[in-house]
Amino acid sequence: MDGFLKNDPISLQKDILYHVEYTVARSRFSFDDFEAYQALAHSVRDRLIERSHDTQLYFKRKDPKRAYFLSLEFLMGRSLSNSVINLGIRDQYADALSQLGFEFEVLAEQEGDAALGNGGLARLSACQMDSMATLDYPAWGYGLRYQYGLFRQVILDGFQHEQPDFWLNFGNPWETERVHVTYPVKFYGTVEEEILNGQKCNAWNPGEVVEAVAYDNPIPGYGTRNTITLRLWAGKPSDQRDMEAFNTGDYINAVVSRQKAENISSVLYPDDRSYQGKELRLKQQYFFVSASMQDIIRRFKDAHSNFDEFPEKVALQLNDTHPSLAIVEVMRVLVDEEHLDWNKAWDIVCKLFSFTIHAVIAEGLEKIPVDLLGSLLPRHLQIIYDINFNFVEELKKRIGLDYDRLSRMSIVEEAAVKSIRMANLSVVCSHTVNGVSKVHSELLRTKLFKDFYELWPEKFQCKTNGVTQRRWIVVSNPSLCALLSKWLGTEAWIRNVDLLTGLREYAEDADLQQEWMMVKKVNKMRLAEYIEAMSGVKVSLDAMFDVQTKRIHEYKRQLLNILGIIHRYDCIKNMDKSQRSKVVPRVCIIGGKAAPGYEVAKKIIKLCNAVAEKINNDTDVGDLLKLVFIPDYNVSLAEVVIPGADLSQHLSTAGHEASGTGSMKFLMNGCLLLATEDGSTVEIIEEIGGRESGKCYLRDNSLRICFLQFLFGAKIHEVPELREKGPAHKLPLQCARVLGLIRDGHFGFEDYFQSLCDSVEGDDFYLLCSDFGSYLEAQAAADKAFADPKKWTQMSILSTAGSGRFSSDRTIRDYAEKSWGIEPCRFPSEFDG
Ligand code: CBF
Repeated sequence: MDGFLKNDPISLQKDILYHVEYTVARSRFSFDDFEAYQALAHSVRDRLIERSHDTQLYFKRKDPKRAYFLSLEFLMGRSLSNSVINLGIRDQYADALSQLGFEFEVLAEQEGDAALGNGGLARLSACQMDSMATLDYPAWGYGLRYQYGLFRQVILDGFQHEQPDFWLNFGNPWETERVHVTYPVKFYGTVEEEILNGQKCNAWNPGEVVEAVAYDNPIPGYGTRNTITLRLWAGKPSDQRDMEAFNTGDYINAVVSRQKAENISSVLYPDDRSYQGKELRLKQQYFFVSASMQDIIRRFKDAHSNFDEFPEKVALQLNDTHPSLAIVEVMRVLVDEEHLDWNKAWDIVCKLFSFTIHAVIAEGLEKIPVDLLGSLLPRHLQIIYDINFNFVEELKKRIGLDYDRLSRMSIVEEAAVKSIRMANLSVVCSHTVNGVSKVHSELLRTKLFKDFYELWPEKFQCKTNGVTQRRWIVVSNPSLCALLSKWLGTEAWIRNVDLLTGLREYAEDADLQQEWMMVKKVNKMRLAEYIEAMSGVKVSLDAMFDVQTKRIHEYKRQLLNILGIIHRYDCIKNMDKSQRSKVVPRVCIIGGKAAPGYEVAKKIIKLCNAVAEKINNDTDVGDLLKLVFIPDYNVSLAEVVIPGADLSQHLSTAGHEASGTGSMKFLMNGCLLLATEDGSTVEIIEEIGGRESGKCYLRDNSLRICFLQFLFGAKIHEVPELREKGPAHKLPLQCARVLGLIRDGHFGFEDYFQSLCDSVEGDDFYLLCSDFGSYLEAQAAADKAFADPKKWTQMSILSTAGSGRFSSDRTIRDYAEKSWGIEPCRFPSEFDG
């Protein structure tokens, strides 16, 4: 049965007006855009709820093995457009609204972003949820419902300032609070041995109990009725514990401590690389893990009574080490609460977990000081020690008394601050350990987890990341979407993205090229309008739109980009009129947030803005060069920026980016990449630069211009030697000149920028100096290619045509088949004819 709600424009209009009147509580004869958006969102939500009920009932009836995706971060962005597109009723809504005097696009702009995550890892989770739903997998997402998402970045006088993002201010029409789905989560206290039925067991008497309340967010699949759930937990005071305080008359303290409970889920940590040793962070991790495990076990127990069947019905995915306490929590529940024998519980636990790590270097791995863990979760620390003891004993049998290796592999680090190595815990207890690109997976095997790989080679897998074409083409680039469907003769590519390769045969077709250029122009106009409205800078649509948008990090080398822009500016300034007439005009766009405590990254933002100020006001340069910093880069801005880009830059020092997913979004939108051979770029080259799409030719060792990308810089294996040699010998003249301009105050703030210049001329850890020459050559090659619009357009078409491999549909199928052991479970519906 297809549900009660009808989707013809008249029914939709009635629903919207109903929600205006009764949900938003405004008169149906008088409401503004925001109120119309709220009513619209509620009417879409009704349809999502209906489908989500159908899906859950169907799953319950079929009782398939389910996958649970545990992640502390989900960067969902906006929901409206994505939902109506996946439900297949966008046009019907647009019609209904226009008859009410509203425009769908205008209302869509009213929605704020759900920014419950930092960057790549968090947006990946969102893309993967979309793929799990679309591919009909019986899956759930679990995370935290932060009240404050990622901070808002405000640029004042060129400097980054952070403002809280209280995204729930105007309510969140997409979620449903499940007042009946709540679980107590325990903290602190003591552990006592008890005898129960003649057996010794451990009882944890907590010092604090916080209630976790579920908020469900529906995730609709495309071309299916399946709608899965992202369940986010919020902290609420627990009545159990507070009764005593109220009874003893300590009313004020009781209320204050109730408030503390809500703090657990109040704020997202805004650093995308390190979270060491913070009590609140640990509390957040355990809070979300404990609530999720209680929920998952409750669902299992509804239909099963024997825990031997648990691994046949449950697959648990750890998105990085952040949810790794789930391992210990399941052990605790099985042993202490379900009273399973330790070995039996351990056997079950080892069949449950698949672990994906996103870090590249050992210093980035999460460690929790034993003191902190022992005080917050005393029973968990005991369990970790027991797991480690058994593991090390087994290890000794396998490798003998190699103490160096034993201590490297131990879950407990015996250093100045004794700590638990969460990555080691996850590797020991998971059946699968995944890297996020080929290069990264190799790095895991040969460096980060070498010792473990030698012990358990079969555990290690590569699951190259992907992004969803639904969000990154269909939602964000409707003109390209229409063009693709027209030339491929079908919309089927939206679910089966491999069909995009069909474009290859038309890449030289003059008509397609013409239409392709028009689509790019439309998107460039949209971006140009945004830039002008935001910064007052007018940009020429004939210029190459060159974009680098991502978190600001030294290893991502936005500084290299800025040095390159200064070099370009300096060259233009020194040209005569006839030379200037040959310059390919550029609009350089940089955007991204720096972690609030990351001073160097903040300096890079200031330098970018200082250089922009100078260049954009230089009438000598005019339209030949513009530089724009986009403040507060987020998912909805990415939806405007990415389709409008001609070229995108991915400049990480080789060996530092685990994968990178921005490049995949640009690729889908027909952008050419200027990149180092790092992370997933290597696979992009394999797919686009080589094989049938075109020839890959190498000009020399430092500059590698593949057919569709402009590659440069040291390769991964060259990096250690270059670092060893040191910077002194390799400071190219051009680089020295650019640094000199900054040091001499051409862009103001010379004292403030000295340390940035020192870092390049000093130890140059990120190899800006040594890569500078080849970077400029790659830039020159991009200019040359852009000067030939036909060639460029052909390259652009081939980029989109080859982007199918980088869809999260492929990644999720890989996970389902090779790690989770789950199968699609599709609700039979109107989509099946
Ligand atoms: O795997 C998703 C992304 O994760 C990171 O953002 C992360 O570890 N937080 C990596 O830095 C990216 O390379 C990766 O694409």
